[in-house]
Amino acid sequence: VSSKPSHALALAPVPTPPSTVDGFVKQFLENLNLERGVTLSTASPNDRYIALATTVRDFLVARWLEDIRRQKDAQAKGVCYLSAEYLLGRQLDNNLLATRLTDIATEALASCGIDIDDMRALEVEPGLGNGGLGRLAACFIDSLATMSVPSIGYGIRYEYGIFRQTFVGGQQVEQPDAWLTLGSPWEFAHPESAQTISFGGHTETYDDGGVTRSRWVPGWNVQAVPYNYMVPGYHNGRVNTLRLWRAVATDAFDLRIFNSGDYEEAVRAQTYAENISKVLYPEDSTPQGKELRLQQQYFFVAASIRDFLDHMLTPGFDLSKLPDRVIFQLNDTHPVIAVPEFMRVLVDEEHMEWDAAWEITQQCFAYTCHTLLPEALEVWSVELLGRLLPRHLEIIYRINDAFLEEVRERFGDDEMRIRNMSIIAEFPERSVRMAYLATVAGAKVNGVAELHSQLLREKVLPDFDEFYPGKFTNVTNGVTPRRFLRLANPGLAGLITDALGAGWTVDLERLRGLESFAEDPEFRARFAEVKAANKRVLSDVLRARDGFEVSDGHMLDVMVKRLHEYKRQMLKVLHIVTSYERIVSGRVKAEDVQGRAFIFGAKAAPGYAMAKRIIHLINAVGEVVNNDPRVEGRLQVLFPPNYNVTLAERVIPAADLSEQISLAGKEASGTGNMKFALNGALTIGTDDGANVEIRELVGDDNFFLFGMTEPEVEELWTRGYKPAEFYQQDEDLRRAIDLIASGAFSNGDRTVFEPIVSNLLYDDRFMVLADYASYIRAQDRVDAAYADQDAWTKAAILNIARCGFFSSDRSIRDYIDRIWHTPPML
Ligand code: B1H
Repeated sequence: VSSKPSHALALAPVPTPPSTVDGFVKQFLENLNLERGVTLSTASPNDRYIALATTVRDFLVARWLEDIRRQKDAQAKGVCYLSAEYLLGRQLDNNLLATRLTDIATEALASCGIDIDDMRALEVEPGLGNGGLGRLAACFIDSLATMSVPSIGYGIRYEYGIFRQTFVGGQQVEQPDAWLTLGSPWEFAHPESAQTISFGGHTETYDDGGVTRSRWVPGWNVQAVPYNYMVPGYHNGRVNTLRLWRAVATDAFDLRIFNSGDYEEAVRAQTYAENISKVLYPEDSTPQGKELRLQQQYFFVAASIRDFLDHMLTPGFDLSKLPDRVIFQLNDTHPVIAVPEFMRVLVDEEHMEWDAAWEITQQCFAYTCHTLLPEALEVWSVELLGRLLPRHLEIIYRINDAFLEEVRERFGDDEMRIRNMSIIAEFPERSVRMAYLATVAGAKVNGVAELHSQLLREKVLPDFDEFYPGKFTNVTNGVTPRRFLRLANPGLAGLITDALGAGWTVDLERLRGLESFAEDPEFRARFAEVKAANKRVLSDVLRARDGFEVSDGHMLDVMVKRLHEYKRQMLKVLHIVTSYERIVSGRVKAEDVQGRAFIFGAKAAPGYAMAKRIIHLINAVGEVVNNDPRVEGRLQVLFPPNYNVTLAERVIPAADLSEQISLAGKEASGTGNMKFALNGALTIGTDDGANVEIRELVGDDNFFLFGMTEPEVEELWTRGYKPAEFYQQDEDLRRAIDLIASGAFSNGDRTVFEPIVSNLLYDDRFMVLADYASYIRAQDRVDAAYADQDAWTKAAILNIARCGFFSSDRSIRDYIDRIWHTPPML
């Protein structure tokens, strides 16, 4: 079949609208007419926003089409990033920045009587992720585009992203995030390119010219419809693709039922199929073993693999050459079902020999682990997997048999070791350990910070580390300097550019040049002014959004992240209650207390009762502390609901103090910690995750370290941890806990927070009480340091200067060098 276009126009390059104010105005007005069917005077705010977004999009399309063609023609090795989450944040500003259109668009809209800030405010962020893992994926696709790496991101187009959090009586109430209701101008839907994805049924053997083969006879299927998003590189004219899949019922699916005359059942069946991409699971760091979740996972990876094979390869491509063309990066275990799916395609559909297919598979996948919590390692029951994906279960068994055979060859019949390494666990029920499957299949396995990668090898997968020398590696996480410095902190970005030139945006190590400016009083004064201005901006945002009043001159002490016991928001609460109790017990005079605004942002998984109770407690403590006249306004607790990327972009640039206080050995990396340091906040933190690397880089003098180290944590566990002993021995701690237990924050009702109190005293899995004293001492050091504003400013500048390492561009470079080996496009 000839693929020659029949029309000359198809060959002509897509025009890029002229990058002038007039050109922009013209295109904008045309989009109002042609896309929205309105005129400037009849347009609603949403019409204007959509027309504006479409205009920016128009500038990207030509480059995008060009890059798609180039990537295909180059036949170069590319990255398929497989992730169940992309926490993108708002798109408009990022895309304006990438295309250098910010000033032009601002002026163009002004000439139409529109304030572009009003347009920015209208965008609903796509919250297609939970927290750090999803935001990391978003930073990575930004860096991949900026560094011209041939790549594509694959994921799920959830109709409802992470829930919208509200507080009722201080307690979290979840609301659906209907982010698509007003339309999504950044996506291109392609229903005509839908793929069929199958589930259920059974397997059967058949005779294939004398060879007995197995094949899958599925029971039902759904359509996977691709939605394409453009991912522009920064100032490099490149545009990559993010392809998110939406589940749609197949005709065949409901026709059968329609024909049986049961209309209602047919509609029900349709709903069932479309449920697959309906909602993001709101669990962070602890997976839910739900059937629908496995459906989501298989749905998106099966569609993505098919898509890659169909579109990225030329017809007749020699599949044994696949490792030269692609690496599938598995973002945690969520996409790991891709491994048996890839095998199924090669063996069952392409009729490749098992061994040859396995050889290829082992070179085409790499696995990133994001956790250390044993309960977070994803496991699927054999019963469920066999019911939903019977052929995949067979394949997993065969992979496991061959693998365990190899283990036996190496280590003999060490049954203990075999049981420990088996991809199939037998207890408490027979199940598939997805992390093990990924480790066996992956060419490389990486952790997300030095300490995490080390613990991963030593504690979580030691047998595998021994068995596969060289397979384990580290890639420390990073964050995109475009969104989290350039866009979120224009004042600081301007200051840096004045000092160092503009190159830092794509070469963040250049921030080192700021070290000498830390000594310059004039520069420090300008930096302090930027920080103060950012605080005013945040203050305005919180007033408008939540009716909060942030006091002038207060230190902004910020803890924003998902609510999880291991992250220890409770430790922060105990510090606040202690500061409060010292004042009301008369032990400290309010006037002697450094004013602080404690800012929290945290969503709890809806089913995580303890986390929700802690949210309630934070709000309850805030209610009392903020309204007690004895405090004289020195302490303020502010907990804006619905912390998301958009709010992060306001909070982080304003922060003075960054709280990174997880129990050592529990936070794989953290990425908020990097964003704060790069925006000139000082960190109070434990020796955990990427904090370790931040402290090594910024130096002990510019970081408030406290708490046990990971080996000390281990040691205390082994010795036998009794939290009540810490309670008995520390007067401040006793007073703080007693105050909570007394009902002081619950109108005298002692039952409300009793579960928190007894958990702390008699369980305290994350050793809050053991680290309390050390934390309070560190906070006293913080107060002392903050009293010398000039020294504090100097330390803040040094934090920025020394954290260039934490650019996601550097992470991507490490992935390329250590794992992917993909040359950049020219
Ligand atoms: C991280 C998750 C996670 N680790 C399961 N694990 C999920 C696990 O929906 N689920 O079932 C969702 C998310 N997320 C985070 O990844 C780590 O806790 C952070 O320390 C790390 O910085 C981040 C990015 O690597």
